[in-house]
Amino acid sequence: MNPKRLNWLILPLFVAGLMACEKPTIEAELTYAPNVPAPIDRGPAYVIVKLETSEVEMRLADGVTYTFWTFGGKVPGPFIRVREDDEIEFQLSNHPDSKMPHNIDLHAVTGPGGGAVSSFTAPGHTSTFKFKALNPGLYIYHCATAPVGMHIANGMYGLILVEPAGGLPEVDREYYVLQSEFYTKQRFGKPGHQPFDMEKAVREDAEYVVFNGSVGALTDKNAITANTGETIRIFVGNGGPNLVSSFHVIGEIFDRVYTEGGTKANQENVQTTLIPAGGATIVEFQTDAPGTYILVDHSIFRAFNKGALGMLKVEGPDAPIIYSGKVSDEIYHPEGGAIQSVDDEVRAPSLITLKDRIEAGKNVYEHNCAACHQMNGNGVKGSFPPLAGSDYLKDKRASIRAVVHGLREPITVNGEKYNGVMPALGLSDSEIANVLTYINSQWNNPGYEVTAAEVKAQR
Ligand code: HEC
Ligand SMILES: [Cu+2]
Repeated sequence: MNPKRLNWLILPLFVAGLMACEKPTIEAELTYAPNVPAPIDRGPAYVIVKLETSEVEMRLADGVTYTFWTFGGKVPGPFIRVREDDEIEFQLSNHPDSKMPHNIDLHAVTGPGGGAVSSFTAPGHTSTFKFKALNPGLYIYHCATAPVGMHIANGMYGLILVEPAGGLPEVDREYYVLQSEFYTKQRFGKPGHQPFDMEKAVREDAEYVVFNGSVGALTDKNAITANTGETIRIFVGNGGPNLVSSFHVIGEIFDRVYTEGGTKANQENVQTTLIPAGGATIVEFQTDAPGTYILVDHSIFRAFNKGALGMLKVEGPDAPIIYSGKVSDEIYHPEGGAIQSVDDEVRAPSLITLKDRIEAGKNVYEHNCAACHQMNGNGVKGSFPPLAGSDYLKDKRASIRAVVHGLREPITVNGEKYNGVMPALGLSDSEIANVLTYINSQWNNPGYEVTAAEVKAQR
């Protein structure tokens, strides 16, 4: 331990007044997502945080802009890193061009409104208030000016970490990810400038759910990165305003989770962790195999249809013991099923007698058709039409075409309407000829024989 640090440990033994004088004054370093300020290696200090609120038009998605209300000109606001027992002087300035007053409620504050009332700031003003960081942990901060929901929905949130006195365990990389949602007048992806939709916000019907303020803020060239064998810590916040996040990294398992942003790594080996609206979590994991890992809200339509998708790109040598990648891709032959070979003679050699053909057709039927049309050919009412006593079979050509090409148009069988999908099963001419001959040989069906040549004619 360096002597300076020792000094800070001994210091609390001295008179409180003396102590206040001893605290060095520093200005907090603020970073924007996905970056996090360096870990704190010092004793308690008098920390000045300067933050400006402003209202700016920025990109929400490709071709889509939005007038964000911001802390520090970006969404999410900057990451603030202080230390347990720091005294913080918070200076909140509201840009003169703002149309709204703003303030800040830091969940790290012990005191009314988390600072909201004391920090209420009209455009072109600066408010100052002080607080002591009593409780270590990872906290959301947000604007709490009425209507509160609207200020949050427009982008006013960020994370503040109050680092415990001894610091967090050392890791190789730390990142800042914050999920939040946007309620726009028009649907997701509709180009142009999108105004806020209060009704949708009240209904909690988000058009956009994103990481770090916009669609794509954390993908491709904006992805966070690591090398194999490193330990990663992600500080994840959820600004809401409404939705709870089921935070998951596809292809990774969180080795440790500090649930709800507390200071205890209280769970190990976690797949998906919940982050409440207005809450946070800390996840840690080691990167073992190279590749791209996808960050999602596992309420999965949010990920693939509303933007809640990010990427972690891990570089390093292949790790085949941990993950092999695809080692082979071979044709799958279920026993007795359709074989994907083109050699029809091999698959269904010309059978001489009708009896042999019916027998072969029965085999094809049981393995390819019975799953839907049932063993007894009665089908499933409303879903799969019957092949037993089916008037559809009276049209030989139509029934051959159904099996060759599949069916997706609505059809009527024995007066009953069906609007399902019958897949093309990739059977050979002889197999189709035999199965239709089998079906026709029984169940009160027309009784005709179908030849491979007739099937071929319908290809
Ligand atoms: C995945 C389910 C499925 C499988 C497997 C399947 N079918 Fe169908 N089949 C359907 C559905 C659904 C329809 C109705 C399609 C529509 O509504 O357009 C249908 C319609 C038909 C029809 C016309 C309507 C009738 O009842 O006569 C024939 C003939 C037919 N299937 C034969 C077969 C044969 C022969 C096989 C096996 C080689 C087979 N199907 C396999 C789902 C299936
Ligand atoms: Cu505000």
